[in-house]
Amino acid sequence: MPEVTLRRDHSTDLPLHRQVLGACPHDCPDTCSLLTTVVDGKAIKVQGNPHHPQTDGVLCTKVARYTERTYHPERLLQPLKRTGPKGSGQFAPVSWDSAIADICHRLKTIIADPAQGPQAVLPYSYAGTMGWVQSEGMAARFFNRIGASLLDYTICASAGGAGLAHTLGANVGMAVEQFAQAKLIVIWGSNPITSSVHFWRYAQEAKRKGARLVCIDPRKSETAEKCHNHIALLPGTDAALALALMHELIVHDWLDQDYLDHYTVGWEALRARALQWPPARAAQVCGISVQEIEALARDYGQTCRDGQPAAIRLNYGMQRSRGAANAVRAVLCLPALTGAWRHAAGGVLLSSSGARSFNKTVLQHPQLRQPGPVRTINMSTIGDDLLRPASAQFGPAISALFVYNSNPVAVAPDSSKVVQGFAREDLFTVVLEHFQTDTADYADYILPATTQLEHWDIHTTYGHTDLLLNEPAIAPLGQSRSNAAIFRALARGMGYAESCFEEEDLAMCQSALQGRLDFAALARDGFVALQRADAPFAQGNFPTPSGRCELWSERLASEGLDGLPDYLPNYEAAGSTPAHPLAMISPPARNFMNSSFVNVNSLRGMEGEPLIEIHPDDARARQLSDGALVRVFNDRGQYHCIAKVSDRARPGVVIGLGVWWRKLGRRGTNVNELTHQKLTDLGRAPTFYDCAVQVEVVPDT
Ligand SMILES: Nc1nc2c(c(=O)[nH]1)N[C@H]1C(S)=C(S)[C@@H](COP(=O)(O)OP(=O)(O)OC[C@H]3O[C@@H](n4cnc5c(=O)[nH]c(N)nc54)[C@H](O)[C@@H]3O)O[C@H]1N2
Ligand SMILES: Nc1nc2c(c(=O)[nH]1)N[C@H]1C(S)=C(S)[C@@H](COP(=O)(O)OP(=O)(O)OC[C@H]3O[C@@H](n4cnc5c(=O)[nH]c(N)nc54)[C@H](O)[C@@H]3O)O[C@H]1N2
Ligand code: SF4
Ligand SMILES: [Mo]
Repeated sequence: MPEVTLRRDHSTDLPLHRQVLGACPHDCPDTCSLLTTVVDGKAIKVQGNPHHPQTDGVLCTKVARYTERTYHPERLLQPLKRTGPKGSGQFAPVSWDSAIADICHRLKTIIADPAQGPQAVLPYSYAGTMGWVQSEGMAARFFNRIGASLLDYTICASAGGAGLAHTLGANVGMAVEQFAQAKLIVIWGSNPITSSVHFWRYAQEAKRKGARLVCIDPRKSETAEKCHNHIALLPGTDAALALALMHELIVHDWLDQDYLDHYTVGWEALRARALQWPPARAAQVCGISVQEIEALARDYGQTCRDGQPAAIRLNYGMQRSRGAANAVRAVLCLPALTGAWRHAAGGVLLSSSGARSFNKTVLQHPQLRQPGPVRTINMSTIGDDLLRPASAQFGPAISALFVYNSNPVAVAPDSSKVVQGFAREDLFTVVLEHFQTDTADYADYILPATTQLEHWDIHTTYGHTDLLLNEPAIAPLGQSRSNAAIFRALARGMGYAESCFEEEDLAMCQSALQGRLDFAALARDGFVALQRADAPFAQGNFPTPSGRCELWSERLASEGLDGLPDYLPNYEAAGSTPAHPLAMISPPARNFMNSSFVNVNSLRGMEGEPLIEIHPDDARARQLSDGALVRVFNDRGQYHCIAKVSDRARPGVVIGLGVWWRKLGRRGTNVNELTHQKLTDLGRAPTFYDCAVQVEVVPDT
């Protein structure tokens, strides 16, 4: 066993000169292995681990600047207590002891009050860090012990997850490295040059070997312009396109009937549905040409018919509209029609997180919860839910909120409601953070958290299947503590005596593995590659109830839902409301990670300032020139930013790259001032990209 086991959590006796292996904590499918150089106790450089095949020595621009973020002059280094009105951002430093004592006193009062009780307490967290220990590790124990409301983690991937569950059976798919061997790659609803650069490296390798690359995206993204073909469909119309592709595969007999017969369920029913979608119908819905559909069907159908691997990288772009899960289901059906799964380099990948046999729930101790009903609050409707009064149906109003690993005031939909909720004077809010974010401005207490360079963690991923260990490179800065350490202190303050509240971060990493992996090897290499089969679905074996690819889902049908995938129009389709004729999508900016890194000057400098991309035709119709200050608005709110007149946008669709901090934008709002809280067909997810707006020039004042 190497020396790691001898070190205590938060030790300050780390060697001063060394290189330390870690894991990127961000919500990115690549989950890179990090190599941090430490000199005199200070991290001077964060690089990609050259020995980790998935990382291959390369990081994205953001994380290559992780030291700039870690040593940022505005890093929170001591606990802060609110001194001004809610949201004013006025705080004064307090000691840890007094912060913990006061928070626990407030919590005990709420829990003991029959009108409030434990379920008036709500944790709110997401993927600021994906680590098992610092996300729902000690925090989950703490909230289970309280008996707090549960959070439904829907803000990103649950619609796609539902689509996967009802078609392939779980979050499974092709191995990402296999894309390098494909002959045709369809990148569908994803901009990997921005959001998954390591996948893009595999795609480029395939391209160099002669593969054809097609991108399906309303925006001419950085990725789209590097593909052979770009299909700029209207947002939320992917299911119509997929059904028309099936139509073409059927009429040209580019099917693998043997695969359909042996490894799928519901082919006859899906066939009948798809035959209702001739390309002309889909072309109209998608706002594209019949020829584009026919050409893609031919590329896909003939590649498979010729026995060559055709691979689809499906991602989250299509999952943020009303018909999200149906669209995902429709696309997931395609490789079963053509038998693309027979190849290791064929099939589809959305998320690989279900391929692993390790699960972070082992750290969460659900048995700490008293038996009985517990309510679940959907994180995507936090705006409405914070404003809901107590009722028999809802239960107690939310009166205490603990936010960690998330910045909901910036990232949750329908910000004006979210802000109104956070501004409630009777809401007691604690925010664990690195920085004074838009959300932290509304806290009663801000507790300074460590970054990935300062704490232990275990990471799995949804893009590949390796498991990584993050070893702290430096001691916690200032008085910051890891999330786990903060929840341990809170548990002590509450008087919780269970021994699980004593477990240190490193010990939690070890417990998580349950003795099933060699921890010493993991500590030495920084990662362990989990074994998986080549071409796992060449002969069915899907993790569905039937073991087959479920083109028709009995589970959905038994719930009274459509068992087949279908096209469901957007709530707010382009052109459907005359007052707000433009569809707005708000995908990630290249140099930010959701709302993280927006305050890192060098990265913000690269993004410039908040903007909306608009097609020259739509700009002309509004007498709007490049660089004009515009007001983007609908009935929910308005967002001021600069117009970038660009053919990255297609006519009828504007793009507000996200997610800026409200307070760093013009006039204090961001794109989520315009989005709404309506949910997807399945998966209870938000519909950020299903949003109608109008754009107008702001006259000079
Ligand atoms: N640099 C950077 N990387 C990130 C993030 C970030 O903020 N910045 N965020 C991370 C997170 S949390 C996530 S979930 C992933 C997301 O990563 P991906 O799911 O790969 O998606 P994006 O890169 O956001 O690209 C989505 C693309 O879908 C397009 N799109 C929008 N609506 C539709 C539609 O209806 N249909 C189709 N076909 N396309 C559509 C958008 O224009 C955009 O180009 O990225 C992660 N990586
Ligand atoms: N309009 C629009 N809105 C969107 C999206 C979109 O595409 N368009 N994307 C959505 C998606 S896909 C997602 S995943 C969500 C993401 O939303 P969030 O998960 O909220 O992600 P971030 O905005 O990165 O905020 C994470 C916060 O966690 C903090 N943090 C990081 N590590 C730690 C830690 O160890 N401890 C503590 N205490 N804090 C830490 C960071 O400082 C940061 O402020 O946003 C969603 N919102
Ligand atoms: S954000 Fe993604 S690409 Fe960048 S370092 Fe992290 S895992 Fe790698
Ligand atoms: Mo996400």
